[in-house]
Amino acid sequence: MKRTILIPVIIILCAVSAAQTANVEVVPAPRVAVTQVTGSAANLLNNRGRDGGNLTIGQNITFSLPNPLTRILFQWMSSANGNYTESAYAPNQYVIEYSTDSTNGINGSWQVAVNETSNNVAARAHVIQSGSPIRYVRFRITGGTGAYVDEIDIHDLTKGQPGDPFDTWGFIGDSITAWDAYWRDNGAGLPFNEAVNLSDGERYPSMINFGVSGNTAGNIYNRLQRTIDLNPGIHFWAIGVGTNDTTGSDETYKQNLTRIVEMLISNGKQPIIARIPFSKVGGTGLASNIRIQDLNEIVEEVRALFDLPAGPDLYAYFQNNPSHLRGDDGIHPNAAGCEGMNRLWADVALTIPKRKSTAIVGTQSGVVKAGEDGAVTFPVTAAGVSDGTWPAVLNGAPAGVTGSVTITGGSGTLTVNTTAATPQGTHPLTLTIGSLTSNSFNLAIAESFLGDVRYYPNPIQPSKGLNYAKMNFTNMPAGTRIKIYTMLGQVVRELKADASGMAAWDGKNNTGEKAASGVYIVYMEDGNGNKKRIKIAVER
Ligand SMILES: [Ca+2]
Repeated sequence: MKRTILIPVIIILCAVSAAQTANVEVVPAPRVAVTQVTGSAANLLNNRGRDGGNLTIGQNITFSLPNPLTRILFQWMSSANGNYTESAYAPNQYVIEYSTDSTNGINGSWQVAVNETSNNVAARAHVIQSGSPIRYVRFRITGGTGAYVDEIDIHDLTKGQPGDPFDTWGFIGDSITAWDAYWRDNGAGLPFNEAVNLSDGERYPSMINFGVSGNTAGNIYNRLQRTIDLNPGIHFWAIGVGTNDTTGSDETYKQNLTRIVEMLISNGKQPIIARIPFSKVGGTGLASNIRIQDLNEIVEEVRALFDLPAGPDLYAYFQNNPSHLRGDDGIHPNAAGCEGMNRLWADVALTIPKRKSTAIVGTQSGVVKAGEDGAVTFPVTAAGVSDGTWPAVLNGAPAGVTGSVTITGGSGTLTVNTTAATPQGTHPLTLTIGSLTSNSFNLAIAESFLGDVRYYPNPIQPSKGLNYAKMNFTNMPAGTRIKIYTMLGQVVRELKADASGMAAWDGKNNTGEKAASGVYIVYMEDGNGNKKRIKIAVER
């Protein structure tokens, strides 16, 4: 007898965990190779800490930017303090100023970007934004007792828009962070930012050390909002905490680590948590390795809860490289360990994809005629650009042509402003917004019907004789109306072209008085509404 055997089919659903966290991306904010042009201060630009000296109060330390930039991150650090919350060596009162027109770092006009009168921390990251590109920036201690500065970092924030996930990194943690790992000490190996740059030349992140010896997660939480507020340009927050939480409860650690992450996210920041480093300490007391293992389970829980990118596994690193811990306590890293920690964070940073976006400019919607001021608008699609109005860099534009872009929800309008001096014809341009460069598009300046108008002599100079006593306007359409204004907009004279397209101005106003020496604006409009604006002058 035949039997039908029903074989149950078991479908095994393989849960594929995403290796990469969704939506975390980075906009490069590379360190700028500035030149120090005034002030005597050692080693401010060598990307190493604990190697500077006291700055003289009142002295300008001025830096020249190789390419003028409209938005920069200006960081200083005073790593002799060790803890972020100390300021015995740090500048307490200082200003940061910039110039968009200086030609040598001394002359020109200067704007105050930062005027700090009560600093009490060991490092700061300031965002400086200017309508015109910044050519020079200077730092000056204005008072207080501490003025030990060992590094100045200037980063380019023009490759994205304000609020974008810039490649700026703050390291929060305990003494493992504060004393050793992230002050870029000479002798402590390659720092995080340089390690990233070596692997990706487009990136050279900022790094700032917020570590405080003895910190628990609760200590960090308690002063976190203040630290965020003092350093608004820092986007990535590298969290390394737990060694001092080993004597507290798991619940307290989890609660505080969660609150840290929530606070960072609510401020628009990206937290990333490292696994707590392996220690050589036995037992169950402070810094015990068994307790660290417990707390690292909580690190993973919190990471999963917020879908955070994986941080560096400092536990595995020191477990595999115990000789990279200092011999005296078996907790803190030695120089090799510091370099390892920086390298592991660099590896994490390098897994974060750079923002990829496009900017597409459509066909223009307006026409400007030659010889006129005017604006032409173009539709723009710019996915990834934050809402707002941004300066537009118009590559290939004739002199005097400026632009701005207004974006809402990834699309908007490019406005190109032309002047009467913009040459007639088709000008191929590309648009750059932050790090995005668009397709090529054409700015067309149409021929004006008044484009052939001639006027002479200019200026009128009655003292030179009759041939110079009146201004002749020719080659206009018959009936073209001419209005001559002062620079203040007062009408001086109104004329009309005759049937031959000619008119003449005798240098007098409508009541027959002689117009004074100076510059005048002439508006012309023909019968079809074509307009032209020119400047003329009278010299008596
Ligand atoms: Ca230095």
